[in-house]
Amino acid sequence: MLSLFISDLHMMPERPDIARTFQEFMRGKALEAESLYIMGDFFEYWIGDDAMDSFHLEIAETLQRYTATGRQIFFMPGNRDFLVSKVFCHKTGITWLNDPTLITLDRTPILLMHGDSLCTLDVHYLRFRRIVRNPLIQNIFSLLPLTIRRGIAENLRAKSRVAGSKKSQTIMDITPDAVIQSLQAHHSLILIHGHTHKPAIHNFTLANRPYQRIVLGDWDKNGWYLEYNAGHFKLEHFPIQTPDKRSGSSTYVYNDASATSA
Ligand code: LP5
Ligand code: MN
Repeated sequence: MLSLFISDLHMMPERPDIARTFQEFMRGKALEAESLYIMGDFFEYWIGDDAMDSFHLEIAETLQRYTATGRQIFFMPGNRDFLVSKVFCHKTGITWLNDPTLITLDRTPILLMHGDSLCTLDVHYLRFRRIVRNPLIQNIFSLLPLTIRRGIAENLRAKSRVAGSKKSQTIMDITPDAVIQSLQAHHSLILIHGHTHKPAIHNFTLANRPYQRIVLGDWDKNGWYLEYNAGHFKLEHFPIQTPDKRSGSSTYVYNDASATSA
């Protein structure tokens, strides 16, 4: 039984190359799996289902087409797309996952998180997170006109970029204490998360027990997925397909070394 995990695609109309690569992924690699876990920040941001345009509808259709084959998609929200609705999930046939969620694959418990809540040194972010995850604030936000909501989201993105440029890498990373606490609270030896954009498989030992923290990669120059098969994990990446700008044609080529040095 093959399971795949992806996160941090940050899909937006301004990056059609990522959306296109995702579509190809869903028509190719993803069909080898029985389940696909989307672990947050699938969209650049989500301000309500009524903001969906043809770009989002095409992605929704891709999700729906996949789940219609009998395969499963699990969707955990990230700090960008926590407002994705239950209606969206229902229409696309995807299953919402709370953050954190403990799953079991081949009788092995595996803890899934987006990863933002593990950045416990980032106190400004955690304060911000408490505000925007408050259901009352979210209700008020949902009543605002679309243009205002979009303005707020763009403003928050700009503030986040400025704040991020002033924070150290340590502050924006997970803390080992938070990781250990979460793993122990859920009696799991394995944690899979995204958010930090630092793809890696970290092995460590604690009280003579072997732990694994697997960090998914963001989709930018490369796309990333984690494959689980019969007790083994493989973290893979591949180039994001970009339009061949040199020829001005709309033909897509793989942006690999040979393509760029030609
Ligand atoms: O996403 P990334 O990696 O760039 O940065 C995150 C943290 N930033 C965020 C903010 C998002 O990027 C903004 C987009 C969200 C749109 C969602 C819809 C709008 C919902 C509205 C309400 C219901 O998540 C960043 C972390 C970083 O990860 C690393 O972990 O550091 O955190 C910040 O930048 C937060 C700042 O430190 C503080 C921001 C202050 C904003 C003040 C406004 C508060 C009131 C908002 C009420 C609507
Ligand atoms: Mn994130």
